[in-house]
Order: sequence, then structure tokens, then C-alpha cells
Amino acid sequence: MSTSTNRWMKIGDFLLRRLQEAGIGHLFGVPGDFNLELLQQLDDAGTMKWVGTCSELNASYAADGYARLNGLGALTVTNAVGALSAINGIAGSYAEHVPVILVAGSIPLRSIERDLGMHHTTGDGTWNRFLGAFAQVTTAQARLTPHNAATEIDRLILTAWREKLPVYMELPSDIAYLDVEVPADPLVLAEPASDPERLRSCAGAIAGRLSEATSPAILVDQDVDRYGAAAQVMELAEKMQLPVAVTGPAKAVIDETFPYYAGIYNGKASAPATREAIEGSDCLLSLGYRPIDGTSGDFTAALPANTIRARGHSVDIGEINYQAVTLEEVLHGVIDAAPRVTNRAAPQATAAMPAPSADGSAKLTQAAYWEALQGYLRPGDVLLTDNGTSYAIFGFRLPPRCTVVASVIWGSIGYSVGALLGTLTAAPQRRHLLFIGDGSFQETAQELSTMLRHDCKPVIFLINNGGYTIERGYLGKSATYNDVARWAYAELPKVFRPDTTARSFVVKTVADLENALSAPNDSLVFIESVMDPHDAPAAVIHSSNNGAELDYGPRGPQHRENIKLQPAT
Ligand SMILES: Cc1ncc(C[n+]2csc(CCOP(=O)(O)OP(=O)(O)O)c2C)c(N)n1
Ligand SMILES: [Mg+2]
Repeated sequence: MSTSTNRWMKIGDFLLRRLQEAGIGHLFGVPGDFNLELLQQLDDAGTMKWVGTCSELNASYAADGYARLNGLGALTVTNAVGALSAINGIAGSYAEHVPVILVAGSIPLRSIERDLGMHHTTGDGTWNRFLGAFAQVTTAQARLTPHNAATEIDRLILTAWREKLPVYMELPSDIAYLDVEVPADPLVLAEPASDPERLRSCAGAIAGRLSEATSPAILVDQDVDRYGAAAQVMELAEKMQLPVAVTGPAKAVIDETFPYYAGIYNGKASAPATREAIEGSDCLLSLGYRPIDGTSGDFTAALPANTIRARGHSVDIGEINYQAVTLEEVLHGVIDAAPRVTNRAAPQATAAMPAPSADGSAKLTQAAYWEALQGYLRPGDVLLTDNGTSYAIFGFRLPPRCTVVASVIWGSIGYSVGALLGTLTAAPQRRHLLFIGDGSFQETAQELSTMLRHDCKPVIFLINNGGYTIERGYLGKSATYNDVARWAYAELPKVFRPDTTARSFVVKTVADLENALSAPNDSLVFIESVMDPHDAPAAVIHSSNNGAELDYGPRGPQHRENIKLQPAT
């Protein structure tokens, strides 16, 4: 062990201490007999807070939302039945580059060594199935033992933080109370320093290429947020007067009021000025860009030949691949090496949403809804969205210091409800707004009860349109398979917490909506807006229509007459 002084601690206590030293103040999850002993240690120590959730899936979403604002998140579940319920969320964290630590309280080591069949297993004497399952969707895994715990706990936490990916840790239930020798020093979350020569050459080459170009630009994807590099990107953009576009998953990573902010790049689905800034650039600095259908305008993205590709821990410039460089140090180096530019025009501001003429008594439409919500936003808000017509939030022009939490790549509906519990827990002083459809909400609705239990005060904007409208743009415009049961959504706060002070509204007109929006934020606000199943923002319909072509091909059923929702002509 590298530390000069060691001390003795129980394995479970050491794990909790390390999580806390890594900045994690809350543990989400569901108890079971294989993790109760760890929860008792948490209770006895009284340092970390327990946030029990209704389901492990929701705990995994909550830990993800928490990690997005806090830098790391954690949950604990019981063997297999809990872990496999959480695996969808963990895979989402993997796809979305979010560092989450899953502690699975597992069957005792004794049962493995003596071949004793246990509950919460497949009952066939196999012990490694779930480690194997999680190896597919985490960057590191371990089953703790008394002789590896001190090193494996540190390896997994540090790996999650450095890679910005989830990890899976099995804590067998019969070892949490065993004493082991552990380092006395706190865990330090730090990147290994870059190789000095590689760093100098790489930063010099980037600065050189950017300053030789006539129309250089920067493209930001979500890793810029994960690696905490947004402020540096803005500093570089300001120094060299470079337009900075972001991908959808990186919305709000660059402050949208920043003078060099150039909008959301998404291939041919971008605003023309944004597309020109990126595709017309003669030297593009791409930071973590991952082209998928939703970030490449369905594969119409065309980055310039002279594109520098920087990632968390490596950079590609022309033929040269730089290893042993970290994004933060590279950006520092480029800022230092680059000359200040003072004569380049700032990018054109992207147009704000058109204002529909709203008659207060008129039935609420999607157009009037999103226009009214644009005016509701405040600096510093945390905005969460799920899949569905609520994707319209990507068209918002955001005030300063807002954060957007969404799952554009993984896209598991219901994510945003669990994630909201996580963001509320991580940043209770901020205002949190959830934009969600009825179909998504029905997946994970019960976690609203945990928010009410802990007196959280989010504003929930739920669209009640009787089903999966975004899917109707692919197929089944009026099909019953796209319908959901009509719940009394606005009554749920009362169901989940009978003494609730939540303010609930059922909105049917523009005037109803304006009234609901004037409610103070001193309690949870739940705004259920009833809208037509065939009303959807044009951008959402276009994207669904394109998706159907990609998904089903030229012989698919989407070409039948009136089978999919289409833009009004
Ligand atoms: C776990 C999961 N199941 C199914 C889907 C497919 N899916 C994507 S969007 C969607 C419908 C969302 O409907 P709703 O939340 O009501 O939004 P709307 O478009 O009606 O506003 C479905 C079923 C998914 N993305 N994730
Ligand atoms: Mg819906």
C-alpha cells in the first residue's frame, strides 16, 4: 500500500468512507438481506444519507441524475433481483458517460466456497452470472474479498471517476463487518498528469492549426461536461473568437447566452448558420463528438476534413494520435499557446421560438404550451426531459447557468422521473423542472412519492395526450398500441402523500396554463396539461418520420396511407 500510515476498519465502513471522500453524500437504493448489514453501517456512522427508492430501476436513474450534477453517484441493491432491475439504468449511465457506483450486496462468500445454493440466485450453483452481466455495461467490476477490498474499492471508485463510466461492486454479506488494514489518507480524485512532451506537442499543434485557419470552430459533446471542461472551452472560444456549437446531449453545457454560442449541431437538422459554422469550418476542434442518429441529423453530418478529435484522454490530429494527455490539460495548453484574435465576427444568434398568437380561452396546443414555458425559465434552472414531444425543450433558448439532464443516446422512457429525484438530492437549492409525457411518466411514476416524502419542490410539466405521440410519427397514428390508460395525474401527489402541500393543476386552455405558471415554487408544483394525441412539435414529427425510414426500410409499413402522424401541410 502506498500510504505511510494504515489503520484498521471494517470493510463496509471503509467503503462508505471512500464514497464520502469521493464527494458522494447520498446513497440511493432498495434494501435486501444481502445489503442490510451495509445499511446498518451507514445508519451507525450517520455521515451519508440514505435515500430509499420504490424500485432499483429508479435508484439507478436517481444515481445517474445525482452524478450528473455531483460528479459521482452511488446506489446499493440486493443480489441479482435488485441488480438486474437496475441494469437498464446502469447501461444508460454507460451510454451517457455518467460515473455511477453500483454496490450489490451479494450472497455470502461462505456460500460460494461451500457450494451452498442461495435465494436470489439461479439456483444452479453458478456464482459469476451477474458479474458477467455487468461486465457488458460497466467499465470495471469486482467481487470484494477481505484480501482485495482495500485496493478494489479504490480502483473501482477512481476508475468510474476517471473514465466517466459506471462500475459494479459485489459486497458479499459476510465480509462487511470484517476488519482489514486500509490507508489512513483520504482518497484523492485526480487524473494522472499528462506526459509533458505529448502535452506540449499536442497543445501546440492544436493552437497552430486553429490560428492558421480562416473559419475555425469548436464542436462540444457531453464529455466536455463530464470532464468539467466547459469553462475552458469558453475561455478558448473567447480568446480566439471561435463559434462553439453543441450536440443535443450537450445542450446547455455551453451557456446559451455566451456570445460565441452557435446553436445545436445535428447534421441537416441544424439551423443553417450552425451547420455552416461547423461544416464550413476549415479547422474544427471536435471535443468528444459521438455521431449517432440523434446527433448527426440521421447520418447527414459532414465534419470538415481538417477535424481535430479530442477526447477525455487522447487526441487525434491528422496522422498523429496523442496518448497520455488529459482534456483539461490540453485545453489549458491550447489557451496558453493560442494568439488572441480580435477581428472575427461573432456567430449569428439562432432565432428564438416564434410566438403564436394565443387566445386565452383557446384549447391548449403544443405550440402555445412551449411558447409559454419558454417564458417561465429562470437563470440557474435544472431542466429534465424524457423522450416524447417534450423533446421540444431542445428548442428553448436557455437563460444563463441552466443545466439540461436528458438521455438522448440511451433513451429509456421514465428515466427522467428517477433522475429528477437524483438532481433534487444533489442540488436542492436550485429549481428543477421536469418535462415529461404521460407514457414516459407511467413507467416510473411511483418515484414521485419519494420526492414528496423528502419535501422536494420540483415543477413537473406532464403532457396528458393519451399515449405515445412521438411514436405515432413512426407508425400507428391512431393505433391502440400507442394509447395508454388515462390516469388522474394531478391527483397523484395526494395519493402518494395524503398530507401533501403540493399544488396541482389540470390545464386545458392557455389561460389555465398561465394561472398554473403563476403558482409559487414553495412546494411541489404538478401541472398536467391535456392536449390532442395528434398535436406535436414539427421538429419531433420530422424526426419520427425520418426514424421510421431508417428503422423499417423502403418496404416497411410506414408508407401506407395515413398510418403515421405527419406535419400539417
Ligand atoms: C424503456 C423504453 N420503452 C419504450 C421506449 C419507446 N418509446 C420511446 S418514446 C415513447 C413514447 C413516449 O410517450 P410520452 O411520454 O407519452 O410522450 P409524448 O410523445 O406522448 O409526449 C416510447 C414508448 C423507450 N424509449 N424506452
Ligand atoms: Mg403522451
